[in-house]
Amino acid sequence: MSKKTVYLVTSTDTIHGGHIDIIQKAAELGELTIGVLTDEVVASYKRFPLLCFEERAKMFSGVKGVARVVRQDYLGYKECLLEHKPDILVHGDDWKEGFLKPLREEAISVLNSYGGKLVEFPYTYNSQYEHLEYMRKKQASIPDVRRGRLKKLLSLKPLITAIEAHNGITGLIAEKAQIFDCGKPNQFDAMWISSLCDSTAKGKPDIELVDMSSRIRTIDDIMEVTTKPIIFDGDTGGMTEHFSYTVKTLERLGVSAIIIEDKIGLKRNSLFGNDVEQTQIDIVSFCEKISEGKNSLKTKDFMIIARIESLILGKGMNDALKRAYSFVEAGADGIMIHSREKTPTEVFEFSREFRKNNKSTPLVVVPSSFSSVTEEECMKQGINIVIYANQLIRSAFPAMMETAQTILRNKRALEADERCMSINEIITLIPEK
Ligand code: SPV
Ligand code: MG
Repeated sequence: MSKKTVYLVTSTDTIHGGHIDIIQKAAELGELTIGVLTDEVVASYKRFPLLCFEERAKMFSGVKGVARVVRQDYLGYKECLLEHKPDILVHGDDWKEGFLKPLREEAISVLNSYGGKLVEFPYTYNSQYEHLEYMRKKQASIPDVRRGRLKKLLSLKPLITAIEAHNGITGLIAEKAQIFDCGKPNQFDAMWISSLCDSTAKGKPDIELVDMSSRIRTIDDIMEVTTKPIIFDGDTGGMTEHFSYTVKTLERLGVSAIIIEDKIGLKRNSLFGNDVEQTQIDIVSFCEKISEGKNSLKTKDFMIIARIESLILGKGMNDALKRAYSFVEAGADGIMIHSREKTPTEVFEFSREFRKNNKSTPLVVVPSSFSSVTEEECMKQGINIVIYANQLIRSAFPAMMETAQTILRNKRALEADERCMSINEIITLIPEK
């Protein structure tokens, strides 16, 4: 009788005794194939793997009992079961509840369709393994580990998303917010430290008034509680001589990218457009700033992204494209094209035209005014980063104002309670350790 075929999926980047036990038990059931999840899939629902896919695949192929290792570039089980048709799928029994439950149900239905069987091993808690994972998570926040992750993500995914964070709590939201759609997780890939939100949170206008020391304090607060890569809104980047120091500092801190806009003089928020006086800097001077910044860097990880304000200031598509090509030539690692139109038409036109001569430089958009655009549409247009630049603070402010007014109206807090999370929730929201 020929040996049964067995399939097991893994995402781990550390092999410990627990894994060896499962592998041995699985191998006793038949010829064992291990599906190693790709970096992109692991990053989509867990922390970013510290070892790349190739390393993790090699690690498992050397383990006794493993007949072969295959690449798995999706989280579900349907595709791999249909492709490999194993007699037995092996899994821990901890997926009976929680976000993996729909995937379990799907796997059982596919197994039933061709006569396969599910074997579940009981999950056992082990404090040493938990501690190992805790340490791994902490490592992900180390500057040298965090910094390069934006570039890495860009190489793995056609489109990445970032949401604004302006303090520890919004950093935690950007880090942890997650939804599951039929068992498939979705979360933000990165954080945007917006000048608008950082200034607003400090009760200041968005005119480059909040100085770098204060903005670095914000970065530090966010970094302390998160692991995701950071894209920093560098406004105009300041004087070229100062910009070199700014990028060196940000690089050292573990920030992944700075975006600087091609404006000069008193910076006003772009969403004012021509309603206020704003001046675009000439191409040559901005190229100099980009090259000086690039020359100051010590790693290949840090990205300098040039932001083009031509569409905001009514200078036209040709001006925007001319600038984009010049800025890339000067060393920009990405281009952000900004618009305050209600639809993405001009941003998409820019992307189409730009992509005719440049297929690879990452393109960034900030859909604040054209918020109906979907990530899918952006991706189809060749855009690589979508930044949700201000939605957290814009939703928090009206909620807080309404609460304050409710208390004023009632001269007590009872009526505001229903708008608030419970006292117990707030005191336990941030764990002490
Ligand atoms: C920010 O978030 O500070 C930005 C994007 O620069 S915008 O407000 O649209 O100019
Ligand atoms: Mg800004």
